[in-house]
Amino acid sequence: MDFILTETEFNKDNIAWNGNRFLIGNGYFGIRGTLEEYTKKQMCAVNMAGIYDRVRDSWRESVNAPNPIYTYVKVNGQAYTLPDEKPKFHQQELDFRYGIHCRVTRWKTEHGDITVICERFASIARQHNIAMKYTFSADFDCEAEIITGIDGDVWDINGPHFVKMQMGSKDGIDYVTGITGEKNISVTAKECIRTDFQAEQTNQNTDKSIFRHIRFTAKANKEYAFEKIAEITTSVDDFGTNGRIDELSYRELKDEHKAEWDKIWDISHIHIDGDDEAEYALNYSIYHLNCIAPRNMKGKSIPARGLSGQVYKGAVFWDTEMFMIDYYIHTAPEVAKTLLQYRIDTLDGARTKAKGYGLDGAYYAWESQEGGYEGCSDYNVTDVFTNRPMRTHFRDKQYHVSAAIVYGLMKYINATGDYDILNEGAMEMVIECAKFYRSLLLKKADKPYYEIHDAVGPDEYHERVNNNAYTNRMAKFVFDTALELSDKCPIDSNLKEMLRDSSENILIKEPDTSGIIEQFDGYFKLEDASLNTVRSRVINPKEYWGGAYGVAADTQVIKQADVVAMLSMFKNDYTSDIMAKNLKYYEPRTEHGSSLSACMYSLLACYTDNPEIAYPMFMKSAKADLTKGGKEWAGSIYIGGTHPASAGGAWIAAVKGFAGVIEENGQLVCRPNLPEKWNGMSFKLMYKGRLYSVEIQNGNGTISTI
Ligand code: IFM
Repeated sequence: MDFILTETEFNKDNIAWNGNRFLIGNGYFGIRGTLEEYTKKQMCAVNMAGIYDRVRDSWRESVNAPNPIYTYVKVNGQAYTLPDEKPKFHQQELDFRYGIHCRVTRWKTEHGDITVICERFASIARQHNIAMKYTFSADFDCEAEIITGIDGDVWDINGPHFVKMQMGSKDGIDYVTGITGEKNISVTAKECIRTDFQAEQTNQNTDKSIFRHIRFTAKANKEYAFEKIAEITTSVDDFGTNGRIDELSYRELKDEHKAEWDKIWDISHIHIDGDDEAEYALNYSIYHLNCIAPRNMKGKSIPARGLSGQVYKGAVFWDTEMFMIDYYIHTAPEVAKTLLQYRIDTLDGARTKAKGYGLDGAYYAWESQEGGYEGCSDYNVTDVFTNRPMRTHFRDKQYHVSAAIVYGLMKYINATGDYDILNEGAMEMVIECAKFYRSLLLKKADKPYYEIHDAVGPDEYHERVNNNAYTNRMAKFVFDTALELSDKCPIDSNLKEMLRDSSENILIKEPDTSGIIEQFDGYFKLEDASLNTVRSRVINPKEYWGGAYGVAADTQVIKQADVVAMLSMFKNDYTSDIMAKNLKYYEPRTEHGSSLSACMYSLLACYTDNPEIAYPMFMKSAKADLTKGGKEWAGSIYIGGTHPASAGGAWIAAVKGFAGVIEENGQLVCRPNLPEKWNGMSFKLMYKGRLYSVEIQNGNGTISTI
């Protein structure tokens, strides 16, 4: 199957969406799928992993590097650029097997047609490098000028982040360095070019950028090509550069880049027999997970919008440990470990946050930046009606974030057998998280159990609720995990007793007489309005449904999987009947307003032998970045970008749900439950240091070592 994503005409309404779906990246940076002539107006970005900056009191966010691929052409003095000049033909393409972006654009001029072809990739073999090949031709003789360079006037949501910019040229290599205001971090883009034709070249500097002007007389129907090798570095890099850019060639870089992707796909590719659309979407999701994997990096994690820009402040959410880490655990465990290392390294930040709220232990940042800095604001949504910041409780009440990290750690340990991580800081992290949940427990005078009050569960539309079923169950999981691990890493006996008491006495919500688990105290008393009714009450398409007065807040309509997430995570605690009943109850009440939602419903539907119900939700997750019109606004705040949690969730639904590959008694078993139209599946995965091949045919699954 071809892994090619193509758009065959130019539509300026797709610029932002294309920036996401045509993204290329290598974990060190992501390059939005914008065209070479685009500037900040078209949300062009080379988004850096793990580098943040704050301008005055605006939101702290990740930093975009000076853009070294900036290029456009002039013919007989006139510039031909999109979106300004309507093209005669335009095609944008992403070969997502190899992370190669290509565009072909033809414009009609008064003398004839001109064509620009540009191919580029973010080297996954040398993560500091970008390579690009640009070809110009005209079907008439003309005076051509190619303007190419480093555009330092970058797109920022809460910038500008570079308070100082330096630029220059040395030995044919141009550079632009931006220095961030808050931490004085330098981000440098360099580039050099190699033309295959004679031309006159001059350089032009502006206050932020440096450009080359390449002028030549173009003969009709002759191709004029140049290759550009670029490099991005920062003053806080985890790894060095590999070779001088003027000694690297496009061909050589492309060959080694493709070889590296071949290695990735050799383990990662999932074949679905009988459903090309699903296979395409799932592998496209896997492509994105690889573009953002922090390979060769120390203690870095993945932002909720990947490396597609500064949305959500470039911050790391629970998304990573709950939805993304599974893919890495089973295909690149060293990447999974890096993600966990990030949480271990940011434990102090989590301790500081807990202390700030008068709590013990580690309360991880809801929107975590470097060092565990909490990027989330108390006013994280802007009210579209008043244009005022709206008090939200993501930051202070989404207690479940710390438990997600422990859950992610245990998925890693169970699948890799790497208990060494416990002595490398993970045990301390678990204990600190357990202490945090212990400090949240409350006991009423007349009740024998502990409660957690004033929380926000995964369903963010209902804030400050008591005994959110998911949060309480996750807290219990953390207590149990700390106790279980204490066999390997002994802990103080008083602490052990305290954890046992917490685990045994925390209120865990049971199904009611009809088998339904109430999402939180009082949820069943809320108005049972249908999703359509709630939707009909919306006045402004961008308004926020949660918060104090949101349209969903006093109804049973929820944003995303909450009880359903809990059931799919603790499926062994419940009968299939209970899981099915809850799925049926909550699904029509769920907006799926978060891209994290559908995959959890899909998984639970698989666990309850309902692959046909699971299928559309799996497809929704796998196609999150392929489908136009995803949620782009929370109040008046832009939240568009790629959706790696959805991509990871699609992988989980495919492998753990449809293929039914789960761990039982320390072994992998495969109990497939494929949708009708799937004849079979085949893929590989890593488990406890070994590579396995999974083959499913005629409803039977086999797992064999390779
Ligand atoms: O972490 C999620 C949250 O659960 C819902 N809003 C978006 C966040 C980032 O993806």
